[in-house]
Amino acid sequence: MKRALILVDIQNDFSPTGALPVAEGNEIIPVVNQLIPQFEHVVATKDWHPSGHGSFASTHDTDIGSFIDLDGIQQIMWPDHCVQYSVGSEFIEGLNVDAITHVVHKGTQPKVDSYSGFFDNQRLGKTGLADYLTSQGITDVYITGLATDYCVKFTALDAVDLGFNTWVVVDACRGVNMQPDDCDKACAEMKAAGCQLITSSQLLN
Ligand code: VGL
Ligand code: ZN
Repeated sequence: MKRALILVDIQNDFSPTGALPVAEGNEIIPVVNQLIPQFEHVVATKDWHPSGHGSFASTHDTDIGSFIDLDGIQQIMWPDHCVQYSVGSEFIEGLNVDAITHVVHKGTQPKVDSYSGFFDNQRLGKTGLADYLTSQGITDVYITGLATDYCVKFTALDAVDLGFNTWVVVDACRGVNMQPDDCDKACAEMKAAGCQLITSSQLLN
């Protein structure tokens, strides 16, 4: 058994003042920083879109929150966010970035979104996260980050699907809640898929 802590998209644009704000998104920082010393492997994902990405409402001159068909799959329209090398794409201030042992970028293809840290939404391209974890002999993943109802959820579902023992540290995650119960639904889905939902206190001695 070898464990890794996964930090999903802890980036400025998902902080409460960011382009795609997650309420209380910054409140996970002290929780994640407390968890980090418990782990030898700390892997971060970054949402890393080219400008004019297909998930941006501005690209299609349409409304945020509306849906379009993007290369054959339904895609919700987001504000421009996490554009490569922008301030919004940087890790949220205060996160212990020195402890991060590996970073994976996702959402780099203009015509497909990538909520999961493992695959794009079409499941055509791999980010390299699974290969990295496997190469390190990691069997168990502990997932934290933003947002519970999008990237955390899809990362956790893929992790289970790929055969990793998967824990979601719920107090180290926050969600968008486009609909008020999206985070509750996401937690139920992750649990039903075989993820174990825990709180950070269960990992701290
Ligand atoms: C995310 C929406 C769009 C996330 C990324 O990190 O959860 N959500 N892009
Ligand atoms: Zn995105």
